[in-house]
Parts: sequence; structure tokens; C-alpha cells
Amino acid sequence: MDWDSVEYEPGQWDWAAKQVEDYEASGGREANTLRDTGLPIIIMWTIGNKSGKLRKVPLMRVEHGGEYAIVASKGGDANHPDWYHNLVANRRIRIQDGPKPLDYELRVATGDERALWWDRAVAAFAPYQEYQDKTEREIPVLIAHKVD
Ligand code: F42
Repeated sequence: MDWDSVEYEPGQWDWAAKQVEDYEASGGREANTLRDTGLPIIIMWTIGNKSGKLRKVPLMRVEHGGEYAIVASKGGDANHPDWYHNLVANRRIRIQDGPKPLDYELRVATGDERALWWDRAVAAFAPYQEYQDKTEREIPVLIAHKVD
């Protein structure tokens, strides 16, 4: 995956796009929490499955043993976030959790693995449970592991 050759297109939610901009500009030293919660975030890179453009998405940091949960909550919206469809089409992503983005590959968490990671996700960010309670859809959880 040659990320450098892909054009970046910021998302429609200005506050999230601004967080990406500020995080990158400071190498992750600033804009690294969700608003004033003090809870850490990461930046995920995906390729748009329709546009072919680079999409950068701030997400809560749910990390365990070098792996990360990607929780497609969108605040408990009735629909999956747009970027979720990119992940279904292409499992290769980048995650920036510090000074530079690194390469990861995703698997969809199901059964016991999903239950385990869901508990980790809620421990990191309690509102995920409220989001799940208010939507009919099961919030997708994907696990990212490091690749070279
Ligand atoms: N969202 C979460 O779902 N989970 C989190 O843990 C989370 C944490 C978080 C922390 C900080 C922060 O600033 C934001 C946070 N968000 C979290 C919000 C997250 O960053 C996204 O803004 C949110 O999930 C909505 O994502 P979205 O892709 O649905 O955004 C829409 C509004 C959007 O901008 N869409 C783009 C657009 O231009 O309309 C398209 C994005 C895209 O990837 N398009 C694909 C393409 O080909 O380019 C096509 C996708 C398709 O439909 O097939």
C-alpha cells in the first residue's frame, strides 16, 4: 500500500477534521484527547472504497498488547459510520498513536473475542455502552494488528 500517492480528503465533521489537523501538526503532542475528557484518541487512515481518497478518522484509543479495537460507534447513530465501509472493502489501515502512522491489518471481532474487546472498549470509553443501548445495530468492533 503506497499511502503517499493517495490524495487526502478531510471528513464532513469539522471538529473531527480539525482534531486530525492539530494532532498531525504537533506529532500527536496536542489534540490527543477527546475534547476535555482527557481520554486519549488515535488517528486511523483508510482508503475510501468509492472515492479512492485517503480518509483520516479520530477514534478513541482502545489498546491491548499492541493491538487496537476500532469501534464503529458514530455516537450511537442508526447507521454505521461511512468509514466502516472502507474497512470492509480493504483491511489495511494505518494508525497514528504518537509521532508517526504505522501499518496495521484488521480482523472483525466476533463471539468471545468481540465480548472481550467490547469490555476493554467500554473500560476505555464508557459512553460506548450508551451508544450501543440507543441503536438497534450491533456496533462493529474490528481488531488491528501490526504488519510490516
Ligand atoms: N467515531 C466513532 O465511530 N468511534 C469513535 O471511537 C470515535 C472517537 C472520536 C474521537 C475524537 C473525534 O474527534 C472523533 C471521534 N469519532 C469517533 C468521530 C469519527 O472521527 C467520525 O467523524 C465519525 O465516526 C463519522 O464518520 P463518517 O465517515 O460517517 O463521517 C461522515 C460525516 C463523513 O465525513 N463522511 C465523508 C464525506 O465526505 O461525507 C465520507 C467518508 C468516507 O470514507 N467515504 C468513503 C469514500 O469512498 O471516500 C465511502 C464510504 C461509503 O459509504 O462506502
